[in-house]
Amino acid sequence: MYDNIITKFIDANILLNDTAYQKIKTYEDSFKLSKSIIEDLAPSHEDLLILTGEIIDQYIESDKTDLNIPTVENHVQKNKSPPQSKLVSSLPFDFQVLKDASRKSYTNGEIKDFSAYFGSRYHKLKDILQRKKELKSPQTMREAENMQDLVKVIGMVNDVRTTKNNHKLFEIEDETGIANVLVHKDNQSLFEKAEMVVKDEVLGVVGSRKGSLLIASQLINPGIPRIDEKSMDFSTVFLSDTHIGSSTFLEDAFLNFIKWINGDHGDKEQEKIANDVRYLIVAGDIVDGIGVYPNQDKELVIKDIYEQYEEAARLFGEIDGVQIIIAPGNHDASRLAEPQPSIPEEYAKDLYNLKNVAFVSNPALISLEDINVLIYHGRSFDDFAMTVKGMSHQESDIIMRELLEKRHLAPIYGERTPLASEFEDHLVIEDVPDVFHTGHVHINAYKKYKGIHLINSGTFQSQTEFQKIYNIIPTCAQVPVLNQGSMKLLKFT
Ligand code: D5M
Ligand code: FE
Ligand code: ZN
Repeated sequence: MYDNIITKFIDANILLNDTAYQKIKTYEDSFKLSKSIIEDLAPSHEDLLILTGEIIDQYIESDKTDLNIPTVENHVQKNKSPPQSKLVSSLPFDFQVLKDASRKSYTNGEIKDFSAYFGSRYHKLKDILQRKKELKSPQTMREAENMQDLVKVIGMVNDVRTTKNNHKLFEIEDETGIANVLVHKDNQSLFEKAEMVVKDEVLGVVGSRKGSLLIASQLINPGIPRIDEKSMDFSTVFLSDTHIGSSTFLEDAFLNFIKWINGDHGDKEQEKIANDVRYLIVAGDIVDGIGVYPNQDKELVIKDIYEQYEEAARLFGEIDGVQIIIAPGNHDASRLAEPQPSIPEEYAKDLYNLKNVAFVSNPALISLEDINVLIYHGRSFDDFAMTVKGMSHQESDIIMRELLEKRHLAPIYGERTPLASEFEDHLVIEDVPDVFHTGHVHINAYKKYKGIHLINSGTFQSQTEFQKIYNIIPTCAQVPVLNQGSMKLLKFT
């Protein structure tokens, strides 16, 4: 497997054959060994060196520099200093974008007829719901009007209310009509479920009719199946909300992070993790942007959006041998309405010029080797934290769990999360991911739910004046790393 060791040797003009690489990698302190080989050998040879397993054995035994090492000059055609970028870009990263809304979003975000947008949402989720045995052959709202028992319908929630006797009352709708659904407060387990119901989600209701009301006995989410965990022989780093350009961006901590990912920071265990890192995902708010909230400019050290991305390119450009994937957030220079297309090239030329950086939309579904990662910045968390009992910015994993069960990243329409009403709803979670990566709340969270890793990657920004008002206490410079399948949280403060 190619990784940081190889990149370090390439930088020093040294190629490793497979056995040499295996020997170095399995050596108990592979970083120290690599460092000393490079320091000893690179300066005394001008040509591209090729190290074999035998040479590594000799080096370890003798620790001498006078070894008989073949160079590219006498083996293959001479190429004194191959451009590094060529070698790096040929690293076999197995990274694919499975779903990206940037190219599919073909309206400017507004269509007059909302029915196309909500129709797309309804039908995608109805398809999932109908596969459940409790909801096989559901009735339409119109058919259900004339039924007494065993009513089963699938509807979109128009309205959520608590009655004066503290029962829950929903109005749900399909293309044929509406139904008023009552959840009795004494039905405790169902009532708890009813408290999670939000406007504009699509759900199934099973119950019986009493006058004009449908008395629910079951509320059914589209749901998410338990998945088998796949093995991972590499590491992925999750970042978000660096907010470069803000005076509260924690640059020193971020520089430590860069040193770590390049193999030059941290203890042995951390160096070992760094060595396995192949991918780095940024789930939005890479820069602080401009004019995002009132008086934001007072907290900016870089007041120009182009320069903020130049600074981001300078910092991320130092990261070696890792495929970087960047999605936008609400502070980035993309359209604000979700799905947000990827950060436009015109704003971030220097970042686009980095060979190891790819840009995706928010949300996006990507695969790393065969691990599928759903990336979503997390703007809809604000709506959940404000409206659903028991939900907060502090525990975004609970919100992530509900989003998966509802199979929608931002069901609530028309509140804090701007949604583009297009012909297709791209925020429906159609595929079950292995990893669900979010940001936005600036507070780390992690939970394994039904085999899926739910990760919120925190922030590199200290508390802002805006966050003081909302009493949001960020967890800063703590970076989650999925290290060969297990979660590690590395601190860089
Ligand atoms: O979000 C930074 C933090 O502020 C994060 O915890 C969410 C919270 N936030 C952002 N906007 C709102 C609104 N409108 N209401 C409540 N809480 C909010 P950032 O996107 O980095 O500014
Ligand atoms: Fe943010
Ligand atoms: Zn944000």
